[in-house]
Amino acid sequence: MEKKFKRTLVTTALPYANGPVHIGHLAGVYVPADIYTRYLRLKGEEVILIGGSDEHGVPITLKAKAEGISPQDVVDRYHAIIKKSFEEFGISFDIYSRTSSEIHAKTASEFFRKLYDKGVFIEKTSEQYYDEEAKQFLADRYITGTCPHCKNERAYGDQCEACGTSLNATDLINPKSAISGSVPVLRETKHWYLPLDKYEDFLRKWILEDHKEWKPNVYGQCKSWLDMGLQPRAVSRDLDWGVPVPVEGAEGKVLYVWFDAPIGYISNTKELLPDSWERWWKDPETKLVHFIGKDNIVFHCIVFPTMLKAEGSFILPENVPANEFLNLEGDKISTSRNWAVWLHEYLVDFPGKQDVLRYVLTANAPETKDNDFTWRDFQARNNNELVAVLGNFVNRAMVLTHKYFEGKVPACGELSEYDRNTLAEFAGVKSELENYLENYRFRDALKEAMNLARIGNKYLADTEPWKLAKTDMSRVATILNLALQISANLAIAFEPFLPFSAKKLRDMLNMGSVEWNLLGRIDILPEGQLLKQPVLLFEKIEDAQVEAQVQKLLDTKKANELKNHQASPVRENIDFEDFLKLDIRVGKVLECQKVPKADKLLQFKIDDGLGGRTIVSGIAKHYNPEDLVGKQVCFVANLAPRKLKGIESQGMILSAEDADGKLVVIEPEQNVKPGSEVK
Ligand code: B3M
Ligand code: ZN
Repeated sequence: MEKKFKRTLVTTALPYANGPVHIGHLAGVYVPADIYTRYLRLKGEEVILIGGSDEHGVPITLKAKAEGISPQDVVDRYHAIIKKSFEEFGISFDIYSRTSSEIHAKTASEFFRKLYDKGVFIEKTSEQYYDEEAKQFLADRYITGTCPHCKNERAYGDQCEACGTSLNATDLINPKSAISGSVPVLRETKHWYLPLDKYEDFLRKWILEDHKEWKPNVYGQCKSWLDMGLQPRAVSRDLDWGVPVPVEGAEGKVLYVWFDAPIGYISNTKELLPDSWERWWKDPETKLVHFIGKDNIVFHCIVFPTMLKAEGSFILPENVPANEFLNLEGDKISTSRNWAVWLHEYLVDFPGKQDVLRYVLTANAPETKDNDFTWRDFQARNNNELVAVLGNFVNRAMVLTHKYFEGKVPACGELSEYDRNTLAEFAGVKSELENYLENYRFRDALKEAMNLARIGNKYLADTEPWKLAKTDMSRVATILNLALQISANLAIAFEPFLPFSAKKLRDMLNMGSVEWNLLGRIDILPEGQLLKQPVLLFEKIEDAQVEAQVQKLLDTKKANELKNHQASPVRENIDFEDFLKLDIRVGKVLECQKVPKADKLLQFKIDDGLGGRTIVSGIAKHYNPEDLVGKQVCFVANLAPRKLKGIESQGMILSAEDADGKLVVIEPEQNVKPGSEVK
């Protein structure tokens, strides 16, 4: 039996305030949550959307250190950027707050204290790395060393990113503190642990039996965690940034970021509704839904529910529709590699096109598997779907109504059989949409909404009212009436997905406010209602615009390759005798010119101190011939002559290859006599 709820509390993962947000965030969490919330609001249901920034945790302190500023400075900067991006993309939060707020510190602290007083935690002393120079315990991320598995010298205390193995800091060979560079020592420290193992039976029943309807990716991940067996998890850290552990003798310790962050959902609700927040968190008639990415599943399905259960007075999430990841042009999105489409940059490059991105990210949402965002697909979906179908249909209906009926909704006469068939096609749209939306299948829902636009577009193309205008105005009136009613349906159906365009459409149609329940009706617009002048809902995106974006990514890739370039491995040893066989000399370039019909080759005349010689060298892409004349270069003098493009080359000019493949000729540090040997 499906449970009935009175209201819905929607939360979105709190992004770390240590960088701006990108399309992966939007696609995985914020757009789906916003669609869901807007839909419920449109239905007139009681719903709130809660969000905020996650402002604690080690990465933020590392970033602050690297920049020589305080962690608060870091989160102030990014919280503002993130909040603005979400606003601009129409994510309709009822509140977007932050975990460095006072109300959060109080809420999280009280939550911990309640569990502490109930005796929920285990206290354990263990040995952890301590930096004697910096005088602090080192979180796993603060320790680097050699991976015991793959010997990567830059592994972290929690993971080796080269081979992917998760590590304990004590596994590292030659551990080093990332703060001072000194060798850390082991020291005893006390922490509080949430005994997840004791809640295993509860979790098994609650998830594996009572929530079989969760998405297969979510359910599957929970099942494999439970099958592996749960361990107690430390919920405190030795760190000076976070919510202090509210226990005597816990100086210098804070709540683990993953303990306080989900409590942020509660704090932010409190901040929004100081008097009625408990209705949203403690009444079993509230449906709690967490929108998150797949890397957060364990925390939202296992750890946080255990915390809520242990506290005792809170409801548990009804669903956690986590998404998989969105890749970008075939590669994993990565902040550190700058491989992302940043929302604040998108808005500069594509001003006013928020809905286009919302559309593409939903049409391509990583709901069941990882998905790829490409700029070509972005362009194609905009041009072939938004412009050619949705925009085109609405625009035609509007323009024709202005042309033939002075912009007033014409009267609907008798329906033809074709009209009735068309209407029959969209009769099911409302219930289909509801079914998809309520089951978190937003791609399918969007497809369904788009299908309505296709039906309308086809209707106008088939009935050709512009041809009937001379002979049968009452038929034209009926056709346009229906086309406008379909447009009004589109304004409702697209409101959750494309709020900016839906609003424009509503305004054009003079609809005022809309409600979901009108969907499917063909009497939404009263006869005679005056329409506004049509505006274009979407415009074509040109090749040059997407090419510029692709180029930007190629530049990023190149910059990354340069950064990561490692010298090639040294070749096999040779004997000294072999070395002596090489005759390398310095010569002066007397002449230099391009070799005709060979784009890589330059022909040199070299003063070798022995009457001169010709050398052909493959560096034409890297130098203008004129710039080399007069320079001293090094060349191999005893290389057997060989013919290149019909020219006999008597030797080889030496150059060094830079990380990006650029060739640079080797010059002696001071001028020497041509013919001097290099040894
Ligand atoms: N800040 C992790 C993340 O962005 C985290 C989510 C917290 S939700 C309570 O992946
Ligand atoms: Zn490794």
